[in-house]
Amino acid sequence: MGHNHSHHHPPGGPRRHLPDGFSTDASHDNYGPEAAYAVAAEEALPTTKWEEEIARGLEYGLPGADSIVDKRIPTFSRGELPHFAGINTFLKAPYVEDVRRCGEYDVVVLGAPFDGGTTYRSGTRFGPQGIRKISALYGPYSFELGVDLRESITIADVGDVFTIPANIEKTFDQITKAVSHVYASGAFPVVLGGDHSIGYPTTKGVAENLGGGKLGIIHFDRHVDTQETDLDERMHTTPWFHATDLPNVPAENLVQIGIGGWQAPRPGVKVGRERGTTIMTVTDCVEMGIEAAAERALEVAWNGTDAVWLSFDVDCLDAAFVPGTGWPEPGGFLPREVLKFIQLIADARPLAGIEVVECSPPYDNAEITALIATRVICDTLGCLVRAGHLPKRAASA
Ligand SMILES: [Mn+2]
Repeated sequence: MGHNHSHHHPPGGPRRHLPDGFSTDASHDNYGPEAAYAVAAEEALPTTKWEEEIARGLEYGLPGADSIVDKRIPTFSRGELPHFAGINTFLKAPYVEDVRRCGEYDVVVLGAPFDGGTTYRSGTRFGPQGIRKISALYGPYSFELGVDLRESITIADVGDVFTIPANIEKTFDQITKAVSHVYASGAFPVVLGGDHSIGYPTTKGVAENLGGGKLGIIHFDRHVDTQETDLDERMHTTPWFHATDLPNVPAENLVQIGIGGWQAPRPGVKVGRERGTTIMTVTDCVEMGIEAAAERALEVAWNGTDAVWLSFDVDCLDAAFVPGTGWPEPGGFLPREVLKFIQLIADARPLAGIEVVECSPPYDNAEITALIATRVICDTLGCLVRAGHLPKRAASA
């Protein structure tokens, strides 16, 4: 597929206005523009899949006890409700044990529970569990995005990659094989990290399926992660050195957003300078504006490439918002800044997949780090759906 800058949507996303002929039952026009869009968009969303979920619940979970007034409530919790009940897959998506069935779903969630690449705090081996647990709080509908994931796409949670705790290299091979399998199936991979060392095997798993086409990377982080080794191994400070050593993952298409503070090691900065990665600090992004920053990030990542991977390290947010991470650093993004950034990226062009890394539940007060990790994934999926990039089958039809 030949990609061209001129095809992507202008900043602000493609759906800030309602389609022609779109009307709403709203009885006044005192809404702000975003709220007006949101309220009208909800009216147009179907409830087909929700009705199917209720019917399935009553069948599999038995109709509720006689005293239950709402006859849509089953005896056994099945599906979304109540949010505190049920089995913790991501967004309560069905657990699909047979990974050969990945291709039957639009989106496949897989965990990469590994913290053998951490150089300070560990605990990201519990990241997938933590993200899945708090994701139960979320429904499939976003008000501002005007999207209901349940009505638009199918999501499977295939569980976790069998990582090898004491062996980074074997773990990399396992993750590459897993991501390659999911990507090749046609499903959109969502990888729950894991520390950031997994960025190398995940992008390798995608890159080997592009038929020689090039892969760009949009990387949110406070840290450059571009040095060759750390503590004598390929730790979580090194993924982009090795990814950009792959023949079809050019360093010129690696854009690194939010870099700064006292933890970006000088060897990695040197590598980035020599290889020509693009770095944007938090101040750069805030002062040029998030829309301009997103536009530049898209231009860099998509320049001559065939696919783009989104790698999101939760520590790109200010340490106040992400206590549960390996290397917290003050001065990072505010949640609303980074969510806006993500929305603009996912609205503009399709993505090859996303990973959210460095969520460490043992340090995560009140699950707020896992909460932002969940939110980044949901906003990415919501914007991909809103813009018509997901499901892929519809987008390519
Ligand atoms: Mn980081």
